[in-house]
Amino acid sequence: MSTTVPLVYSEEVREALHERRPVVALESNVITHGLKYPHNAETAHRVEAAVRKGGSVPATICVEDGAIRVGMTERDIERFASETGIPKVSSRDLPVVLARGGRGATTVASSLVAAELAGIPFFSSAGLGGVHRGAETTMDVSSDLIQLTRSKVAVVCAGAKMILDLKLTMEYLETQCVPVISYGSDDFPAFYCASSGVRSPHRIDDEDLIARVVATHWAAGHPGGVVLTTPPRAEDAVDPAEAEAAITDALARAERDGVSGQGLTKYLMHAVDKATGGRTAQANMAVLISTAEVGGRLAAAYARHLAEQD
Ligand code: PSU
Ligand code: MN
Repeated sequence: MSTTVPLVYSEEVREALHERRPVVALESNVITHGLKYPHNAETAHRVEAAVRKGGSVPATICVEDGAIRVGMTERDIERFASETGIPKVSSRDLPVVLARGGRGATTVASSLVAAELAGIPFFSSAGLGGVHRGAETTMDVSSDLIQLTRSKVAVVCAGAKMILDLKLTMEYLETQCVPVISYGSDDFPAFYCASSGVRSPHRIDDEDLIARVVATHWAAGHPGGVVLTTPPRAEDAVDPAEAEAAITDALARAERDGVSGQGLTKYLMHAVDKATGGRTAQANMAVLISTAEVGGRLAAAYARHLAEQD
């Protein structure tokens, strides 16, 4: 018998997919590693509510008992939010955790793998991983970017995390033929700041046109995803100078403490949160929620587009 990846769907997600209603996949690493308890649990629920407000069904992804869970229950989310020691599972860790019968929290990259397997063409998170500052010597480039070239999933986000080198991140996406479409802004957003200072290659404010772009990308035979950005709302955004100062400080600390590799993103995000007195963590939560609502709307537009084709 051939090997298959076990997928366990929540009833709501299974029904929605069966009826071809729009679904938005969500990561769980932001619950275990991005935010602190109880804010992580509360935010995860508010993110799901925002996807619904946008007109889609949320499917938060994780790995448990060696299976990919597609649609975590309220109790699953509470456990992942409050327990310590749940590992971060990126794409390359996924086969190990699955085959061992283990559990873990999925990053953007591994959530894209799961979403494609589950037949969910849309995913939402606040900030993509990307090319880290100093990557020319460390070679630290998030698997999120590589997975985007391999999974046919549209990723709705507020750009990439500001702790990264956003110029290089954009270069990488261009080199790898990943379309970047900005909804509601001319510039590629920087997670909790409205602009990264890098202009987006395309701005489209018409949701139905975005749906057609996504469908056309796949109709053209492209094996990868599409990045759809939406900026933070003005009232949630952090002052870029304040954020940049905190990031510079966090990068110096990381170097002094010898932090690199898998734990770097979490270390930097938390150091920046501390330096801004929790201002960036607050913005992170708000952006996760506002992005999810846009994700819900865009996934719904895509489902309408597919229905029109039938
Ligand atoms: N820490 C956060 N927020 C996040 C992440 C970490 O405060 O969102 C995550 C996301 O899950 C993203 C991952 O997919 O970090 C990227 O990690 P890396 O740069 O190691 O590839
Ligand atoms: Mn890395």
